[in-house]
Amino acid sequence: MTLPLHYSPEVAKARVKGLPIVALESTIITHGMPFPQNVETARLVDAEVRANGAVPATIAIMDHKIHIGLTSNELDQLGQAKGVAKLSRADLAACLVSGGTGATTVAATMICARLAGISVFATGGIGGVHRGAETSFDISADLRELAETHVTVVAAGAKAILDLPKTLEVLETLGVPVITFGQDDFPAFWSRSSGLKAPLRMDSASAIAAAHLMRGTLGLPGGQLVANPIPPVAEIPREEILPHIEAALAEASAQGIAAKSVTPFLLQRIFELTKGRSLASNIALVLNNARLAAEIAREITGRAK
Ligand code: PSU
Ligand code: MN
Repeated sequence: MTLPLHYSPEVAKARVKGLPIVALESTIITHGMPFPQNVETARLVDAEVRANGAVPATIAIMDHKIHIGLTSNELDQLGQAKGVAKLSRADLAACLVSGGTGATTVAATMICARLAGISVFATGGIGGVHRGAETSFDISADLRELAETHVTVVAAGAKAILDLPKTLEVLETLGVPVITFGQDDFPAFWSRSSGLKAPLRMDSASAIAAAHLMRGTLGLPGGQLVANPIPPVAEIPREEILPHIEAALAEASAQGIAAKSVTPFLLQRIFELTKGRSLASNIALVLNNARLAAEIAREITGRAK
């Protein structure tokens, strides 16, 4: 059976020419940001990838196909669609068979990027070990995917809605390289520092690209998590964001929010509680990650030749 892949015209052309490509997820569009900022941000991210010498490929499931790259119309439709499924590793095949529309999480985007031969993926934040996981067992499938699928993921660390020490522990157990870019501290999404030291640090896109290729040479499965701190001007200090996180977590627990709904619920509540301020930071950090991912993709393409 042939793979159910569908390339946008821009990505198809990039593949023929051997240009560097950066994968982008779609759950951030459908479940991570409100309309119309979600679509506006997606366009800015695409432009940032192009401005830095690579081709953007947003991944989503539509009409029985894995779409690698969305046209402007498809992006508009996805950004406004209601009831789009949030797809992780477990949901991907069922959605393709049913023909429904699905947005890919970090885990599902990694799987699809790999199938399309794309090595680098930029997003905002990854899923991780939720607070209270010792009773809920809520650990994102993103972590296992990083252990399994050979794609380098550029994120601004993980949000403090998660248990960050446990998230780093699980990544270590799974053998995932966690690389901070340009500093020692693991960043916490809206804040440049989590107060936790990351296991690895690199200061250039070329070092990250070389490590990605070496992992492949060694035959080690799995990717790399590159944690890129938010630009200083866009940062929200920890003490400012933490009370809102606590409030959102308390509401989630009072309302019995569980499983897939937890992350979207918390993101939406924090957006409301910060009166949209979290969104401005979110946009700045995604753009910053798109830029670094484009550089890494260029380095990988250059070295692989
Ligand atoms: N964290 C964010 N923003 C996001 C997500 C996580 O800061 O948009 C999304 C990503 O798509 C991520 C998913 O892969 O949520 C994780 O969901 P879960 O915790 O249910 O695995
Ligand atoms: Mn979960």
